[in-house]
Amino acid sequence: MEMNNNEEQFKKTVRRKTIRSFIFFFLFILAAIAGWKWLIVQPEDSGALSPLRKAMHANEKLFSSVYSNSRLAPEYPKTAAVKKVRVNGDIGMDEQYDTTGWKLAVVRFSPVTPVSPDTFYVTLDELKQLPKTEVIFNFKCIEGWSQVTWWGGVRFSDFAKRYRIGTRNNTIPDIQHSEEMAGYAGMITPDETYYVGIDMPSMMHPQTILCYEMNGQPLPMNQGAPLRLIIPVKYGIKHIKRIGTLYFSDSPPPDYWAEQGYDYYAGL
Ligand SMILES: Nc1nc2c(c(=O)[nH]1)N[C@H]1C(S)=C(S)[C@@H](COP(=O)(O)O)O[C@H]1N2
Ligand SMILES: [Mo]
Repeated sequence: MEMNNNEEQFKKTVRRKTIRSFIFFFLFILAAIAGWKWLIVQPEDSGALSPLRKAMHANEKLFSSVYSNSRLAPEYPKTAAVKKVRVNGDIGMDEQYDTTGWKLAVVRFSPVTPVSPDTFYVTLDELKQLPKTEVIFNFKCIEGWSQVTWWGGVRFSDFAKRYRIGTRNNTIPDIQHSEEMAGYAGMITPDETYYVGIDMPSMMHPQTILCYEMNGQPLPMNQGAPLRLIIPVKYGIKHIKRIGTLYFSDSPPPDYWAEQGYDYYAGL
């Protein structure tokens, strides 16, 4: 009969399609398992599996090519800043630290080794004589939280121009003349347990500040007193608290979280 024939035909088609779907699904699972097995036996490259590291490098290239110092992180009104600022990360943050004798050690860039690098010291009072810049932005930690926070300090670019640092021949740094500039800045806590390396274009970004105030008050101890970095174009890991030494280099300086496998660039 007509009806029965059609029904048979329909059932056959459904059966065929179901079998085909199962085969595809099975092959997909096999491919996923094989891919995973391949990935986990790959060698490590500075803390991350090599293919993943390669992907991070590709991202880094892409982002540094579209990156520009004219691209600003969104700013907020002071009223939007939280009063209770989260404290995250206490490496190099000894609670007994005596800030009274603190000075920032600045090592001039000496691209030609073994020229002994020249170090000078800057006090907080000297830093405060430079124009104060405030930034209210959405602070983002790689762990997945963010907060609108309000910070005050000296633009790193103002500081670098005043002391003629970060350049080959102690010239006034100008990011337009990249051949004169060091590739990176490195910063270390006084006890040398936390350290970051940051590309100079990001350091010279107009929202990057050497920060000594939070919510209009002196920077609290656990937030990095007496001086920390605020760099809104990067994730929280790069905002080093309690800077002891600042130096420059053409190769990427050691970086605490990059050594644990996080993206060196950590750009937003
Ligand atoms: N010295 C030091 N700086 C540090 C850290 C740290 O452990 N030690 N943690 C980083 C991380 S992961 C984040 S998210 C921010 C947190 O800054 P906050 O404590 O002011 O919120 O500081 C960064 N700077
Ligand atoms: Mo973080």
